[in-house]
Amino acid sequence: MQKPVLALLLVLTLGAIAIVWARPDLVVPKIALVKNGEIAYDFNGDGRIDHVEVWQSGVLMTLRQDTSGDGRFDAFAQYLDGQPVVLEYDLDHDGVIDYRSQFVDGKERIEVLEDNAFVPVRKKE
Ligand SMILES: [Ca+2]
Ligand SMILES: [Ca+2]
Repeated sequence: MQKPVLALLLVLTLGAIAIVWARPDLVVPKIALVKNGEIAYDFNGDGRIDHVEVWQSGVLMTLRQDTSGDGRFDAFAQYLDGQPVVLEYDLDHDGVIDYRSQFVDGKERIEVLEDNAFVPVRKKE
């Protein structure tokens, strides 16, 4: 007497498994969370922001970090198509950028600040 009910349940269960197996996107909607705008982090937990990402429609545009933990940003990156194109650092943490790395045609060009001017650094090849 209960056999038709069990059979129906079995069919429904197998049907549900088939749907989940064939089209998981129908059962679990994709999370439409696209990063946008500025996202700030306090990674070292000292109450001061030390990592800021700027996103546009899910694409990382720029990044800045306080690597020394003095509350001042000392590392900056600009991205194009998800790849870093310009990296700038304030290595001595005086608030002035003194190291710049640019990627031009896949080649890295490094400049350092000397006497208030950026001077190219030639890499030994
Ligand atoms: Ca911090
Ligand atoms: Ca500096």
